[in-house]
Amino acid sequence: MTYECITTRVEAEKVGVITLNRPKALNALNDTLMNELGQALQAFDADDAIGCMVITGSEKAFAAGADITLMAKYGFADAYGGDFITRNWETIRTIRKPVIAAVSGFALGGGCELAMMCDFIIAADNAKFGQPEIKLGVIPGAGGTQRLPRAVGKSKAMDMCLTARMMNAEEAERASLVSRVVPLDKLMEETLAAAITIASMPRLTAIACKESVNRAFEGSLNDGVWFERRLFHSLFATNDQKEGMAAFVEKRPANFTNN
Ligand code: CO8
Repeated sequence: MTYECITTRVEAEKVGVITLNRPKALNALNDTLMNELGQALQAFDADDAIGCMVITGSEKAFAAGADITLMAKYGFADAYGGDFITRNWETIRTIRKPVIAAVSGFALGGGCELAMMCDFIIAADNAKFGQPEIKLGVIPGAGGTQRLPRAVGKSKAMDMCLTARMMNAEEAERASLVSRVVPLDKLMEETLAAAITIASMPRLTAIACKESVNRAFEGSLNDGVWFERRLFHSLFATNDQKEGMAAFVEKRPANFTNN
């Protein structure tokens, strides 16, 4: 499949890599890009060979936000009355396999929000995160005011959203916005190593793990603990649970079959 604003490739026969590719606009997120991203994610999600996905950008920008040239023309009726945001910004939330954001350069506004919609973020040491929408007279509109405080706490999220300042990679790791920081020239190597590891895990268990951690992020503790318990029990119905535990007892490597 040929795309206009992204490229896709498969690594190690089991990791789907999506590269945002609007270099002249620092990967600003327009409709075409978001539609293509959704299509590519869904295609990898439906492909049995793929066990994990990576979304990345360029060295200079993961994505510098939603396309301001497009939004500049909008009035309230266009923004609220149309399907702006909902039509293609939510697709990533429906993806069941793990998705890693490999971020170098700017991840601002919708770019930061897109990275936070991924299951975790690995940042290059030149990464810069921010929610500068206030400078444009709007607030974050794709989950920034909700996911950022859950990730970094209220005080830092307020600081970021109200001052529009950028957070560098070191601060982002300290604040737990990203899981790790690596040198820029090692970003893809390290991210792919993590993605290949995840893709080698029993598939149903990885999906259950993602669903359960997301429940912690999105719901109450009580609800999450019950949800986790039920998923834990249900995994005893899979062949990979039998194989994983038998392999441990028999002191041999497990041979997972993803069922
Ligand atoms: N939209 C459109 N074009 C952009 C964007 C953007 N968000 N960001 C950069 N560009 C373009 C610039 O206009 C410029 O184009 P040209 O060469 O034609 O003039 C090109 O990319 C290079 O940018 P700069 O020359 O500005 O590069 P610098 O290195 O000087 O600066 C910055 C880099 C700091 C990243 C700067 O470009 C910048 O501040 N960009 C805007 C960042 C921003 O405000 N992002 C938030 C946007 S609002 C948003 O994301 C709301 C999300 C809500 C969900 C939306 C659902 C649809």
